[in-house]
Amino acid sequence: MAAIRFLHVADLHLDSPFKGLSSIPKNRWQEIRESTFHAFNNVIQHALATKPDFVLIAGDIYDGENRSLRAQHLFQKGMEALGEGGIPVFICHGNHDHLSGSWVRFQMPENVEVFGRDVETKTLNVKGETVHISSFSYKERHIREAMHTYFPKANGQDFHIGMLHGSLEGNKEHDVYAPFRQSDLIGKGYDYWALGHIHKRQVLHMDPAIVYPGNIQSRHRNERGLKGFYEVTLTKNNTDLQFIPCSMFIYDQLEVSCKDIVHANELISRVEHQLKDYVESNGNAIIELTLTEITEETFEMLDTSSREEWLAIFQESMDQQNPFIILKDLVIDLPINQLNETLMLTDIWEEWDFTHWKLAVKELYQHPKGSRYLPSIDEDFIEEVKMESKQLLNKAVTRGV
Ligand SMILES: [Mn+2]
Repeated sequence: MAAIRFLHVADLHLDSPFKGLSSIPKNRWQEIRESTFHAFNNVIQHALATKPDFVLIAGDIYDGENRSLRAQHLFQKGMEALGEGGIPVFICHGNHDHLSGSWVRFQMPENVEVFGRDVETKTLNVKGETVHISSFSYKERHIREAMHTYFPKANGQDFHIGMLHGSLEGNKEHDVYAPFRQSDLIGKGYDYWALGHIHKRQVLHMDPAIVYPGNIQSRHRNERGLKGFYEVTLTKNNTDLQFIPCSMFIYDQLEVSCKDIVHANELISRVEHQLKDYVESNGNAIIELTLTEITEETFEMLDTSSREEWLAIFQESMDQQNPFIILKDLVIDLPINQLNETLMLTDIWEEWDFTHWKLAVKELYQHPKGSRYLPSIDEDFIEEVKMESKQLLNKAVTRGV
């Protein structure tokens, strides 16, 4: 039996607005703003170069339900390029680009099959093998129904692939859409489950493989590390997954030890060296910098200027670099002897879920006038609050406030 080879891509979020990045230097902003398109183009180029049998895109192609005109146009161009390369594409839409949004309609080229609002199965022939792909598109933003129940069972021969934009039942970190349990999917007897929705790459199960490839471009600090898609080679008794990174830049954290640092110039050159090493092995990055192993003396030195001033100095040395590094935040650990006190405080919220956070900011959010100006309480918001609280705590503890 021949092997089939395909790309499993999800969560392109084309034209994502990168809201949290307003402080990015102007000369880089355009590149950042374009990064989802850049990453998408990398997917297309990889497909054209490696000629897979087909490509699966498991939802959230567009970031907004009112798909931007430009995103649609560029996506269309990408699909046409794959068409010219003779590569079929199978698409479903997710909660972000559900079918009830309003958008200008583009006619997809013939190589592209888009799943409709009900679960359906499309069949194609690959090197003499029959491949059945089952999926559906979100008819509206919130699909709470267990859609897997509508997926047909495998027929025991042929290849069967399920493409599902949704999340594990009981997932606490994300809105749960089209919920499933692993056993539900395994029970269908499919060869591969191409999932979308969760932006963190993860292989939930092998044999059969149940896979989230993650999104193709990180968009904020909660989407750290390499982003990309999977190239999958499937036979009836083996699944080979190869991760292909494709993002324009990554988010990451970098720790620089202040051990033995006495003067500012030593610190600046140590940070500079580490940033350069980082960028050489990882490419473009937005970095959250943490200074660790700080003595009382170093802390005092750091405290004479604001975090912003230090960041600006560290950033200066990287300004003309390509690949680039953008320093987004600076966290200064407490002097070693005081670390324990805040650890106890910050430990508490590591246990918190969304409900705890909502309760903690309840009064603010119930304010009749003020509430409309507040951001929604999501992972981004929580990370922001944690970071700022940590810095305030550090200051308070050091100064004995
Ligand atoms: Mn998504």
